[in-house]
Amino acid sequence: MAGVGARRRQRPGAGFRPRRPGGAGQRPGRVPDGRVRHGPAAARALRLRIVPGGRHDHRRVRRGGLFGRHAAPSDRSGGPHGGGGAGHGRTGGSADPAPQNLVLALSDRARSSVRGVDIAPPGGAPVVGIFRRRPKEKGAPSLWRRTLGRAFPWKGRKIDDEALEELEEILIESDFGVQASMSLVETLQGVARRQGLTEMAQLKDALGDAVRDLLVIPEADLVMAATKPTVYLMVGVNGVGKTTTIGKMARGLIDAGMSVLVAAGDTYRAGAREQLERWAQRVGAEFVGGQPGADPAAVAFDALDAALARGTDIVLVDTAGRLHTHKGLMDELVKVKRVIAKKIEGAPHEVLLVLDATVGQNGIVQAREFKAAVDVSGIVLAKMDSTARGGVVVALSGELGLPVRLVGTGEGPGDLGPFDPDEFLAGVLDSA
Ligand SMILES: Nc1nc2c(ncn2[C@@H]2O[C@H](COP(=O)(O)OP(=O)(O)O)[C@@H](O)[C@H]2O)c(=O)[nH]1
Ligand SMILES: [Mg+2]
Repeated sequence: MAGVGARRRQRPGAGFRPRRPGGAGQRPGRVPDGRVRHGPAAARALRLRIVPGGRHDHRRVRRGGLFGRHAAPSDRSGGPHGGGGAGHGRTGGSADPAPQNLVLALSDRARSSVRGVDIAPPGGAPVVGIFRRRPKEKGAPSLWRRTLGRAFPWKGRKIDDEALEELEEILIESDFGVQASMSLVETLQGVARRQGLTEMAQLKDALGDAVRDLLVIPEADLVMAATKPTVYLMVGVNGVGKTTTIGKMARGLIDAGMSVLVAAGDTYRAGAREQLERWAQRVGAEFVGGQPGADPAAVAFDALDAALARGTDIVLVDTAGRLHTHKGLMDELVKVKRVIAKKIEGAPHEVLLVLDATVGQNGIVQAREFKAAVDVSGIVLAKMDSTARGGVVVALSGELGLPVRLVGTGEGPGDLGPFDPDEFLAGVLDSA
């Protein structure tokens, strides 16, 4: 395939910065200083472990058993931060299934706050960044295989232009992006040449390594402030899953014993406020909303006021979906962020861009624009249950240096988990 050979000879753009995942040199189990010293029972119950150096190595986490089953708190209404505003009390009796697995991780910043400041939520156990992981069903086909309906036949394939082209095609179809796909295949060609390999199957590990090099592994699932409240600002275009993600996040945090206030900063879309309010009632979060057409920055301001007065642990600020191309609305988002920063030093502690995983490469365009406007700190990739196109994770990491922090896998309150690079790679290698 001369055409492909020619394409492959073009070097991918310089925008690609291979990144090494964190945790290199750290060994499983070697966390001498890693346990939070708030009592062994609490640490065991929450399976909380702090990684030295602030890097959160997901592989170790998995081996270390942090994804184990976790009983739902029996009384969600208890705790000093419960209560809240009139009509916005917790609804501990929610019928939704409680998360079974919790992941807890701390960044450097959060770690120092654990040491220096008591961030224990109601009940006394230290908690940061909590979202369940759903164990992969045994024998379930990978996302790629399900959606693309094919997998790369590694076995018995000789390394030649045709095989490499097919691999490149699958990567592109999986939304790795043309640049990354070409770069990966080129890397494999180099490995094959240097090591004198002839079978495609011999390149599987090399592909895994090359993809891992492109991934940005976040230091932690989420950053938590040393003093309350911690504020997360959710941004993204219309319909990607911002409000739903907020509901899920609130559920995970509340189940870990934190108090959560959600702010209905989407004052544009009819029903947006009610949608968030329903989620708040469903998961037991406090709620602050404004009148239709109200200034979203004012809603955020009021929400922070309420959170400060009530001693709320976490504030999740919803925003109206906006086309990344619409300057006026982007300016408004910048204003919301500025007002939050003015009200609470260091806030928002995360600006999370929610992307719809099904839109593939268009997500990159959105991420670029939102990053430029409000300095996005991480991505939530929603609707991963509906697509095989998770390759956009690689493109986001490689082109924009943005880590995928959380992955949405459904419409229910428990359908949110951290991005697991190992699982992702397993999917790539299974099908690619
Ligand atoms: N399948 C699936 N649907 C989702 C997920 N997240 C959100 N949705 C759905 O996507 C639609 C838009 O979500 P919404 O939160 O209102 O998006 P927003 O406009 O960004 O706030 C709703 O029907 C949600 O139920 C997800 O992870 N998986
Ligand atoms: Mg919304």
